[in-house]
Parts: sequence; C-alpha cells; structure tokens
Amino acid sequence: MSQAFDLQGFLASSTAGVNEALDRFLPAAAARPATIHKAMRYSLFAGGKRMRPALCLAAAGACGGTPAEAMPLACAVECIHTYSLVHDDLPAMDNDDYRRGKLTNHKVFGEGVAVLAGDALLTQAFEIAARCKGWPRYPHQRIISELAGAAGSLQLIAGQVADLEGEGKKISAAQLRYIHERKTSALLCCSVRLGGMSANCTAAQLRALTNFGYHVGLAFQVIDDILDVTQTSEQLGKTAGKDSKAHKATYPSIVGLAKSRRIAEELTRRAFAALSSFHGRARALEAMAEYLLRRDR
Ligand code: GRG
Repeated sequence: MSQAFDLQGFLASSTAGVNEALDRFLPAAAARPATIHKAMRYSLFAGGKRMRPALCLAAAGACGGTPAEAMPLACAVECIHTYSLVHDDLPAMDNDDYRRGKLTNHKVFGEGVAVLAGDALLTQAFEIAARCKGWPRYPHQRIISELAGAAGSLQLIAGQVADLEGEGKKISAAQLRYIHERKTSALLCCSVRLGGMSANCTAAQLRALTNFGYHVGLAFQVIDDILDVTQTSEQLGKTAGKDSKAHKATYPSIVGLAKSRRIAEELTRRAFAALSSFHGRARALEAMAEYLLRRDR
C-alpha cells in the first residue's frame, strides 16, 4: 500500500527543512555564553534520525496542512527529545558515553554544562512553540499545554522515573507497557497530534492521529529494545546491550525476541488501522509506521 510513496524523498526533505529551521530558531553558537549554545547545538545536530519532526510534518500533510505551519512544532518536539537524551545519558541516569554516533554531551562539555544544555533545550522548545499563532480549533494555549503535558511529570518524566525505579527488579509486561507509554509513546504521539493541530484538524482526525501515534510510539520502543540486543554499538550510534547490563526489563527480556517482534508487528498493524478514515491521504504516516518497524538503527 505504502510502496508507491517516496519515503526516502519525504524523510530527506523533512530532515533538511527541520535542520534549517532549528539552525534559524537556536541562538548562534557564538552567542554569549558560547559554551551553552555550542553544547545545545552539539547534541541537536549530532545526527539524530528526526523521526518525531517527520511524524509531525506527515500528520500535518494528512490533514491538509503545510510544512511551514507545522515546522515550529516539529522543531519543538525535537528539542524536547534531544534534551531527554542529553539528560538520560548523564552519569546520574544511564551513564552513557556515546549517542548519535558521537561522544555524549557531558563527555565533551562536562556534567554541569550538559545538565544546563538539556535544561536550555527544553526551554528552547517552548520558546519555539510560542511562535505559533494557534489555529481556530487549537488556540495557542492548547498547543503549549499539549507539549507541556507530553514532556511533564505525568508522561515523559513519569516514564523515566518508573524506568529508574524498575532497574534490577522483575516487572510485569503491564508495568513495562506503563513505562513505554510514558517514556516513548507520549512524545511520539504528541508529535503526530501537534502536526494535526497545525492543520486545524477535526476532532475525528485528532482521535485517529492519537490512536496512530500511541501504537507507533509503543512499537518504536519495542523495536528499540530489540535493536539493543541485536545490533552493534557502531550501527546504533549508542552503546548496544545497555539494557541487560543495567538489568532493565525489556520486551526481549520478558517475552523473548520472537514474541517481541510479533508484538511490534501487531502494534504497527493497529497504527495502520487507525489511519483508515484518511482514505489514502496519510501515505507518509503509513510509510513511516512500516519504516519504523523495519528500521535497523
Ligand atoms: C527527562 C532525564 C529525562 C529523561 C526522559 C525518554 C527519556 C526519559 C530518556 C531518553 C532515553 C530513552 C531510551 C528514551 C526512549 C525513547 C527512545 C527510544 C529514544 C531514542 O530515540 P531515537 O531512536 O533517537 O529516535 P535519535 O537519536 O535518532 O533521535
């Protein structure tokens, strides 16, 4: 179904657009104090896959919107995502040396600056999102609250807290689902929803996008867990095998690799099904769901 869609072309143009916009939105590397702006840009332009902004732009397109209208929101979610990675890599969290194929932020700039670079990226996200004028069905306040909700202590942070507290413990598949919903699916789902909102989507479209984003987000984390045990650090651009070393519960550790793959496929099937009401106008989202299932990094 999605074979006719030029996904590589879509991803190349969305990544180029997002990189150009992020460069424009962020203070220059030389802006004083230069250290913090260099550190923010170091992680932001380290070569992330830009999947969240691409999902945002694809959702906007599915609802008849334009990349220009969705771009500030696409950039805002990428800033939040990058902040979470910078903080997640800190010695007090996952203590990682590599991310996006490069040394982690604290390895290059020191822990203090890395904490501040994460803080600044999170704040930057709201400064960028604040540039949106809002849309008739989604006033400015709704957009900001959507972003804050996904990044806050009930979602992204909640997932990280549960993840930290679960280390070394035997947890159930239901508890693992709770963590994945928050630490991964919430921001992916928010990216898709914000794309729809930037196109002033209908309530029915927003429900469909939410359903899609939720399932794609869960599948994303199951695949991430699988890649952690099946790929090399070079391929992933981050330390492979971290989950078992940290005694973290993952789908492969709880249900095995084969069943994990089946779960990711089923979640992707549900994501696809959520798009049926778009009657072929959501080709980019469909192609992305398939790509995220088959990805190797
Ligand atoms: C707020 C400290 C703090 C942490 C938040 C989400 C999170 C908790 C930390 C990030 C680490 C992590 C494993 C998150 C799960 C989501 C995930 C699989 C991130 C990796 O996303 P990719 O593969 O990364 O899209 P790139 O580098 O390509 O952007």
